[in-house]
Amino acid sequence: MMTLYSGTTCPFSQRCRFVLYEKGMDFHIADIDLFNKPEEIAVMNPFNRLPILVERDLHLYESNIINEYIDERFPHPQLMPADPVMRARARLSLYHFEIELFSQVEILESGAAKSAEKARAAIRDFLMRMAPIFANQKQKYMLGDEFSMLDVAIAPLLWRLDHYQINLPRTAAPLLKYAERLFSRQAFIDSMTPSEKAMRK
Ligand SMILES: N[C@@H](CCC(=O)N[C@@H](CS)C(=O)NCC(=O)O)C(=O)O
Repeated sequence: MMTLYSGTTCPFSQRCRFVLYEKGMDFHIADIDLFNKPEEIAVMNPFNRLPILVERDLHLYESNIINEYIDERFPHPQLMPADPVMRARARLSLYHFEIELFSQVEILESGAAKSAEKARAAIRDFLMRMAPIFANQKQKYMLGDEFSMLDVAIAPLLWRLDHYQINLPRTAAPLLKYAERLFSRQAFIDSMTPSEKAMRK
């Protein structure tokens, strides 16, 4: 059975929990307090970060790498596009998320007060550039009708907007409606720890 070592408030860990619940297979989640990390985390991941997925002698880290592995190992429902061109585009979008958006999330998660306001502004700008995609009523998910890994990757951030004190203007309404669509998925609800549930009223 797979074990996911998961930070109880970690958005990157929540991505992996979300995928595990979408797949509906057997797994174990080891809840780790980020402020009291056991020494074994540094042994399993040289970057000493969560999440980590362990399956027999495989130790994987980096949430997107873990999620692609789970997706290939348990292909139903498939979360990366089947078509190679679409899959390559999805990977490129995931890369942009990491460089432009989640690098800022890491700053907020690190508690570095000095750079927090700049990080919030960068996240706000990125999301506002993305918002018009959802102005089209037919756009249910990031790639259209199908829920995909891109939705998984961004959902934990959208859940944490209030928690991170990021306020979006009214024109972000279609994006927030899309966010509600993600939050109502059973796998998303199941993926949350009690601390994450408490992040949003
Ligand atoms: N790029 C990594 C980011 C992982 C990350 O930053 N995890 C944080 C928790 S959210 C962590 O373990 N930080 C080390 C610490 O808090 O000691 C991923 O996608 O998995």
